[in-house]
Amino acid sequence: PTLIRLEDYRPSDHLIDTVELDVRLHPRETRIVATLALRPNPDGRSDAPLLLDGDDLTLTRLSLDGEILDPAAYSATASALTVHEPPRQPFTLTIETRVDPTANTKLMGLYRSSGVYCTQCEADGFRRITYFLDRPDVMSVYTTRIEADADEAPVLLGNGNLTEAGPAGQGRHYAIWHDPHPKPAYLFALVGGRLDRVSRPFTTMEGRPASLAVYVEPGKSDRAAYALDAIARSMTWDEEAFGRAYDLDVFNVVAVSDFNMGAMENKGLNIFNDKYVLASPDTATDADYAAIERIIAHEYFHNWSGNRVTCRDWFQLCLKEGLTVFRDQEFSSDMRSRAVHRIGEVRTLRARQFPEDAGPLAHPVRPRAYAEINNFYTATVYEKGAEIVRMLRSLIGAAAFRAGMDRYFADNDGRAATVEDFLAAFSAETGRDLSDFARWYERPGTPVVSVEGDYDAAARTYCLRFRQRLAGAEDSPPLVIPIALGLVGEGGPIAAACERVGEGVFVLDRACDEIVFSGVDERPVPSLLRGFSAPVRIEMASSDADRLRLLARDTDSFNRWQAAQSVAMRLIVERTRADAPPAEDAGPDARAFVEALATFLDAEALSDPAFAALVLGLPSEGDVANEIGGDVDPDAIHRARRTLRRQIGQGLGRRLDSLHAAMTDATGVAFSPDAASAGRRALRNAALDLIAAADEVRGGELAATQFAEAATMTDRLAALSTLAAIPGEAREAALHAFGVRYADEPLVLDKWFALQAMIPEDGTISRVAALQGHPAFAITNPNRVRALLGTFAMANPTQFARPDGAGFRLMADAIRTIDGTNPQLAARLLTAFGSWKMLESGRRTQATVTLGEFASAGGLSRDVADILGRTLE
Ligand code: DPP
Ligand code: ZN
Repeated sequence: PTLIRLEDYRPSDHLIDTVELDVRLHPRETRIVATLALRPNPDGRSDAPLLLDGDDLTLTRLSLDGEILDPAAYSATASALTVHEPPRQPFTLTIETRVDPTANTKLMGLYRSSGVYCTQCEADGFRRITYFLDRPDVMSVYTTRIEADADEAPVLLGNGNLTEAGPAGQGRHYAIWHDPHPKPAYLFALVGGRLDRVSRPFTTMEGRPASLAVYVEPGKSDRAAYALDAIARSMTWDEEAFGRAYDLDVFNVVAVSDFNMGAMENKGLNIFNDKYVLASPDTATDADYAAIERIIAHEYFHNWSGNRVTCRDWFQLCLKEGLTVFRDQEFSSDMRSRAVHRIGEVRTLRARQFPEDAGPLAHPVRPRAYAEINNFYTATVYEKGAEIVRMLRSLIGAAAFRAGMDRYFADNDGRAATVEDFLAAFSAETGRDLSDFARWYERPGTPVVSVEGDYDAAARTYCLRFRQRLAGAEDSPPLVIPIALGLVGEGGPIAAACERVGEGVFVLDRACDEIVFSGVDERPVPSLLRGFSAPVRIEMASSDADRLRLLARDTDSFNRWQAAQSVAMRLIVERTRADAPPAEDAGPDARAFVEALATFLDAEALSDPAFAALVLGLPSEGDVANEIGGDVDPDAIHRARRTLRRQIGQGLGRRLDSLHAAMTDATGVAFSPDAASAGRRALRNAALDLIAAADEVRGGELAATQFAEAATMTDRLAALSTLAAIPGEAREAALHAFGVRYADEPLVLDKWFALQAMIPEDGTISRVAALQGHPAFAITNPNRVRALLGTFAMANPTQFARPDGAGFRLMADAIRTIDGTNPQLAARLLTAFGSWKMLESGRRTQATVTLGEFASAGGLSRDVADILGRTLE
């Protein structure tokens, strides 16, 4: 494949100052006239031809400065338009193209979703609308005239502000939108369709009035209220936390049902996967509400981190994504419980980014080369990218961080920037050289920090020795790793002095280092990497008793949770290795663990239910596989984890019933999506799940009752999920009832598909195959595909990686079919094979055979070929 490399970057030879688009929407033949004000770029080559990108385009007319261009003066294909000798002064090119939005199943460019015209241009979809310099460092001012049948598309939306609208004759009408802020083509958007609207006014801190609106499918406007409110809260938060105000008269969000990503931050016109907009107590879980809040905020925050300051090239993707994820994490933490949110962030990072970084698809946060940029919207760019920003803040402190951000926005406003520009702002602010820190952007892989502790009772000192290593970078200079830490004694945190620890953070910037605390009167347990202060793995030999002391006594919530996780992880890994779980007897270590959990619950469950629910949650099967790292047998992990769950459920016994009942009473009847109410539901459902793990009959009955009486989707789905783990009539009846009840609710049906895809039983493979033939299944709808097939491949390790290879084959066949309509979606599904090298040899062989057959059949899209090639490397 042709690789595009960072080192080959050079500025565009031409620039486009303004773009005027005239779009006549038509289901099969949409006509686009683009008028581009071009000029040679002083930083480019002066004698270069004009080379415009295209993708699947039909050129119907071309003129230069108003004159039809001689066919000898240019060449046009579906994927490029070249003007051989363009003028050396500013000139105007007028390009007329035709596209078929109905046939566009790739969901890139202009397409239709349930009859609504919409666009997706990131990363390179604009070239599917017109020929263009489709690269983020070409920034232009856009004016868009949209015309459509007034009946088919009464709502017409574009970027920026509405300047004009009216009838256009013959039952058609038009609207003209003007966006005064120069932007790259990937931020272009338009929408036309029948949509309901909810709106509210907002006044920015600068006194600018802005109308906020959410557009949804007709009849669904009552489900848009939460998203609308989240927009206003995001705007206020960005003003307060970062001093960033909104900059247009309107901010529109449109929800569509067919969308490759979660959402898209087009200037003034965010287009969303409706999964991240629509919410009602009967259709959305607490997790859905939290995701809506987060993603609304994320896309809004891009207005500054991404739009006002954009990326020079796609290698800089983390510049906007990592930074914006960091911003949305901070927002959610302020809206909800910071401690609980941080644990969720780290769980996501470990579940998605750590395995990516450990497998064949590993890449630096700033990649150096790509064949298909759409395959780099990854957990590494987003989540690890956010962790880098977080580390930067802990290194320089919150005040300097905020000042550096202000400087970054001021210095780069209206520009296409790089990671270097970002770091330069903080260097300028602090006078600090950040070139060592910048290595985080270049090195793939998860660093390991191994730690040894040494207590000298006579000297009253405690010494910590650190060593960092990163596979594949043994000969490279070390990383700069901020390690937040403290010491914990029998009665709680110990105040001990160590000059190398400022503000509770030790910065490990050498391969090995050691620090000494003085005035330590008892043997302490170190609490390391508090708040998960760096995206690393910590290795330290420590006893369960020490870890459980942290659960009981540490002040850092993250490490309290981590302590319980570490003990559970050790127990599961040990049982997996032995693969002979003690059937009845919990064994001494599990008993100590269960006792510690019981003590914790008795003291704290009622005061912080959300946190308690997290402490009760065991590491996932995927987490355990990553921890084991090689020769993984998913069945053995599943058995070991199930056994431990049963032991915990039995050990906690009646306590769980009391919690389940207490949380039911405390939640009350009226639904509220706030974090505290959600926390009570989370704890109740964690209790339910453990009750069922201990005793299927009793748990099954309790779940059936909860299923029948549930007042919220959270409770109904949790009950169904507990039931789904218990084979039998009750399960099938509940699944059937749920499917019937929500037959007309696509987003709820997605949950129904997903739940069934997750059942860890042999029969699931035929269940999933049958569901592919269900009338509600559609390979053209990404949400549906991800719900059934994505969940099967990513969240059902025992069945996807079946020893007979049937899970792999099912996925390979499905991906091949989907590749024919939507390559981006297919490529994303294929990443499920990214962990195949970690499996034991029998399953590894099955994976190789399946992937080999897949490759040899040929005819693959570039997206899929890229993932496949790297997976097999
Ligand atoms: N829409 C995607 C996001 O916001 C890509 N920009 O992350
Ligand atoms: Zn983003």
